[in-house]
Amino acid sequence: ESSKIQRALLSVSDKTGLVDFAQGLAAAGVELYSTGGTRRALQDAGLAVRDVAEYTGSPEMMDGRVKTLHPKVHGGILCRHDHSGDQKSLADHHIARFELVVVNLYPFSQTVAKPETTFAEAIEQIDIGGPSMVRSAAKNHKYVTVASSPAQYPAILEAVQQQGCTSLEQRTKLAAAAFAHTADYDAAIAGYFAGQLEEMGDFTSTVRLTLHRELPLRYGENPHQCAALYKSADAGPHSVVNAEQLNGKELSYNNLLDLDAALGVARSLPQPGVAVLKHNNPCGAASGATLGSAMEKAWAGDPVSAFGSILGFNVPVDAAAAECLAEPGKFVEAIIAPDYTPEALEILTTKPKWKANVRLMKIGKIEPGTAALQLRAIDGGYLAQTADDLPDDENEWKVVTEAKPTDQQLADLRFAWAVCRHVKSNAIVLVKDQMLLGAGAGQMSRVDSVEISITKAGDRVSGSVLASDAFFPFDDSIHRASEAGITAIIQPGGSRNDEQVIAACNKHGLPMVFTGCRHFRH
Ligand code: 93A
Repeated sequence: ESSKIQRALLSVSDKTGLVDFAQGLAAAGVELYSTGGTRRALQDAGLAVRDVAEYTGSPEMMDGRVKTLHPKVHGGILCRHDHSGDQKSLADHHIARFELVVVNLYPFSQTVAKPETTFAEAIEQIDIGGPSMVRSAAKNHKYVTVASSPAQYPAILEAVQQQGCTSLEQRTKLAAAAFAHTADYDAAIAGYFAGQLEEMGDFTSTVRLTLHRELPLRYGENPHQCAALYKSADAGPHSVVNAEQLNGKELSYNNLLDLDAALGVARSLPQPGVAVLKHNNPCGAASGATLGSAMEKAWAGDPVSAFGSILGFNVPVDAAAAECLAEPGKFVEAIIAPDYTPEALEILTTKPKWKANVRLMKIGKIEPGTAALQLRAIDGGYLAQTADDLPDDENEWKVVTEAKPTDQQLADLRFAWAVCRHVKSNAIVLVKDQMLLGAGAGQMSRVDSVEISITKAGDRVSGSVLASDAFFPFDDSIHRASEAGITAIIQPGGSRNDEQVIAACNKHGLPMVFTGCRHFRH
């Protein structure tokens, strides 16, 4: 016993599909009411529309800030159709009843995404009347149908044409979508404000998170753990959560974690570059004159670990890179890249063992990460921090030793430093010719990480350069590095023992750069 839809209130910024929908409604005998711009769009299409301002007797004012915020609008949406008191109020106050509300909001996110938008312009794009109507209609979904997106028009029109009304189930679903939409909208505004405050040095005190379950996952890190992927309301179009899967099995929790890490490393590498990840750490990473050569070098960094790895590319995967991967004895779990050439896609999806297995993720293009906050759970709560996305500022770098790095060493130090922040602490990486030769990751002592990186590099170690994610507390690592044939070092500096560490470098004739910036990753 749903009420027949006799009167609709339309007020939309995104006019997509509006005219077709309104024409269908009018043909079904629905009376249309609209605000300024929406009304003009409908009248231009030859439809009869009543102006909301004329109906309320209150003109649009204050540059449109107040146009629908009126009891004759909200009373007409919020009234209970089977409530005698509410029906009396309608009659007493000459209020028209709206059974359908069609509203979409000022494009706040699109406006603030433009770098030229000022704070004052952003403020004017905060829709007040629109969300109020959406929320009134959604609250009263027992009687009222709310369309908050053009995608919902066809199903609503079909119901109106066939039954004259929607079903309660349909209205309830539309109400849920409407509340999700206004929640996202407010989250985007809160996020924008938080971003403004971040420039003033305070971010975590104001941030609000809106997460939607994007994908239930089969299990978590281990099969006995429950898990799901949640997407934040402001996820960028080129983020991991919005990547398009072109091939392969269902993504797992660990796949997503590694894809995110792989993309993080790839973003940091000179183009064309590729990162090879295992258990969230890079075991290979390289840039080259061609993507094919970068792929060869990245895989060769640690071929044993690379088996079953996750790859991140910072340019579209081409045939040469795909052919390198298709060689016998190689296998990867998943790849994330801006795109794939048709040849690369052909190679990667027809290899017998790989077919239907290798997860190929496409993100469109490489852009900075979009995670506003990184969250980690601790017992009884969560820790939040902004991402470690500080750009490397070489103006802050200082050569602190008598010996200066050569241009070639400097290029490798830059590469090593870029990779190092993506390796679990204590992190040591060895690089030669824009290629990761060995990483010491996640060790409890820095000198152990040095030892592991040297072991990993093997007989290639001589002539490599070393990066450390945090300062050396003692000079032992320096002596070990020199003994192994390492030729230059980059690290933040800042230890009480810096002088001793610098003296050790001078003794061995090693150039060392202090960056002044630490990159722990715990
Ligand atoms: O500035 S508002 O917050 N004040 C209002 O009273 C109001 N009523 C509707 N914005 C308001 N709207 C919004 O105007 C709607 O959400 C919609 O996005 C837009 C439609 O305006 P027009 O019909 O003039 O194009």
